[in-house]
Amino acid sequence: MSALTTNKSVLSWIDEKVELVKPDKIVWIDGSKEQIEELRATACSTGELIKLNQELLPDCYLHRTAVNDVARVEGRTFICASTKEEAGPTNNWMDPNEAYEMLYDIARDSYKGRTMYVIPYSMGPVGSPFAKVGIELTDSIYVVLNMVIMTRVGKDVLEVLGDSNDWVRGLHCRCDIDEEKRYICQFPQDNTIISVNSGYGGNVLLGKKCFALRIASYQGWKEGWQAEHMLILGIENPRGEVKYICAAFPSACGKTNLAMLIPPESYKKKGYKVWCVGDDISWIRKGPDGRLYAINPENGFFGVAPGTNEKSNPNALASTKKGTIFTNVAHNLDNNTVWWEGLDKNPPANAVEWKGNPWNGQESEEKGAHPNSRFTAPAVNCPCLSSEFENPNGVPISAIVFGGRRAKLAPLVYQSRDWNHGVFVGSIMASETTAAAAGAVGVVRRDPMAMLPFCGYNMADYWQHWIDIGADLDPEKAPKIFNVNWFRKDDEGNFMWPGFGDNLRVLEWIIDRCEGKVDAKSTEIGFIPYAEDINIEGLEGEVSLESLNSILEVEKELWQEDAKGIEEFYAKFGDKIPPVLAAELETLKKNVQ
Ligand code: GTP
Ligand code: SPV
Ligand code: MN
Repeated sequence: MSALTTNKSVLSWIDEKVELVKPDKIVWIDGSKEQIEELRATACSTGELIKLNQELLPDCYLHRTAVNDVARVEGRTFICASTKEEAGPTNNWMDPNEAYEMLYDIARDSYKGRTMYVIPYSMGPVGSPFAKVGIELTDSIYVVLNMVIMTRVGKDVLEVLGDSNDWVRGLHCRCDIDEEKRYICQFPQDNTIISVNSGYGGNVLLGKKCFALRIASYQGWKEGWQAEHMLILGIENPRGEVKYICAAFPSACGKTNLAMLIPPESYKKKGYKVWCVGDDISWIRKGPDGRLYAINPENGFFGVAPGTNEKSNPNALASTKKGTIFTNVAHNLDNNTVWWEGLDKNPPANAVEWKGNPWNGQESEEKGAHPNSRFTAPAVNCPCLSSEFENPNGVPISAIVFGGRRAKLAPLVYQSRDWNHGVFVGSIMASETTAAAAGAVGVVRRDPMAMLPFCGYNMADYWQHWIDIGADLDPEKAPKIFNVNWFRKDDEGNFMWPGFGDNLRVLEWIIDRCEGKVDAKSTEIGFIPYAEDINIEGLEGEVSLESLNSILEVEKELWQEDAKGIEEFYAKFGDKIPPVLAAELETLKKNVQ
């Protein structure tokens, strides 16, 4: 098949990689329906995909990864900047020359007997001033079909690229899915990503975390913009005005849920609506009017399946009803559909679990779906997709919200005193780990701006970049910065806030604060709502003014303890800590004394 471009930098890079991995055949992905159908058929013939019930789930497929390959591997993810200091204390670092040599040894000849797929893709609407081009080489049809959903793929991307050398190189080699030789390496200074020995989403869909966060965060630092692990949603009030919020929560901490939330009954009646622009990644830059604008660089949702149901997230569920790839969920053999924990109370008896073994969901103690099983669904399927989704200039941001999973300490919501204090609030985020990454679950760790696994350079430089972005904004136009916690628990371990759709009650307060419509209590840690200002109409029996007050409380002893943790965390960065943040920490310590 002939190349789809004459771009010399593209062709010579591909030639080099062909020489290295030695494919039997090269296929350029043009994004056409016919080609996608052909690839689906090939993948079904080899068992890589299972075609699901086409009446109930048209164009939907099931895939199982290797049992040892079900989540991102943070311990095997490297930032290969020229010096260790550039990667910083929170990233794994490898010398780029050593990394290339090691990776090339692993990749050498690994496509023998296989096909090389060349995927030209755009992160962001094709041709948008925010958008950036990538090319991923892969030997996995699963990767091709996921990239076709998650990004904009095809010839028009190469047309926009023209002769430019400004594109991100991505090489993915499945090899033998050997855990011991699995590496996810980013070379920010070379616009290059190499991923070997994995077939799991976050490790191999190179447009997503590797490019749109790790490489793009570095590009944003150099070019004056930001790549963030943030959802984008629009809240439409009864007068038809829409305000946009970006929110950063760590992996599997509720971005997809918040981005697509269904307003509580009383809000619906009044005419409130919520529109989803993105559920995972935001690219943010200043617009001509001096405000910050955000786009979602992706074109689909790679969402957590378990817990997604008609009640928790009907919009996400609806998004999975056509053109979706399910990964590591249970296969219901009676009707050739899929099931996962938390879909409904009726697990299939005649099924296959995520590892591929027969499974009786009515009797088995084992899980049917892996806790990090996912759906890859086209954004266009989403019933509440924003009309601004394709807007090449993005949407203006009124508020930035940070949040994590914390059983104690962090109140339901608080507002920072100003931009720099807001950067501090983001920098001290901590959250319980989840199944989205390999390793222990439920351990509290610092995860600044939800970017711990995704920042492509020294986190201290990243914080300074945040401070510089704010300094360049007119404070009147800068988004206000907040922190939320939907996960506070009582002494019996029950969640104290109903969450999900009811989170709109907190977002309403946030928007009111942005518009100067509501007062707040100035506390040691920032502005906290007066309980009466959070609308709890319709939550009788679930939330009272009293319980609300208790999740809005600032518990000084816990904060004193936390300040010590922050100090230890900051110490890792030595004298690279921005003075602004060091001063904010001193203020916090003094305030909670
Ligand atoms: P990534 O795709 O991994 O970046 O994650 P995400 O932030 O999009 O995660 P997602 O929205 O899929 O979060 C899923 C998990 O969060 C599930 O365990 C949900 O039950 C839980 N969750 C989401 N929203 C809420 C909430 O408001 N309250 C509570 N208690 N749990 C929530
Ligand atoms: C996350 O872990 O934050 C995800 C899923 O969004 S993955 O693409 O696997 O990183
Ligand atoms: Mn994510």
